[in-house]
Amino acid sequence: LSVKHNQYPTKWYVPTHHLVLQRQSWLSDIFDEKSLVNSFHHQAVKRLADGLKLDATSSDKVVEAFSDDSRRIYAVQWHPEILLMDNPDAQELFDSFVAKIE
Ligand SMILES: [Mn+2]
Repeated sequence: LSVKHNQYPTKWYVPTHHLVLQRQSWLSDIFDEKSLVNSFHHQAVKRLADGLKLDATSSDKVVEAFSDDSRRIYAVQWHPEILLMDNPDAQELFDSFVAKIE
């Protein structure tokens, strides 16, 4: 089943697709199978570079999050900065990110 990754005309602050967590990661304490994120990207990661680990996809297998603890790289494909007003997950994500990199 395909997922709409460009959610236009839905407002950007409305989460529209689920995350599928792929391993125990910095996202595991924040998100679960019920979690929704917003999505407006027309490109995505095809193949992760060496050392990067897959943390989450959407249900259609598009890469939505990856990380490398050894280099302190933490990346997500959605836009938590736009979800902050309504979605406590988004603030938790930023708090976790800051804790990881400081
Ligand atoms: Mn997406």
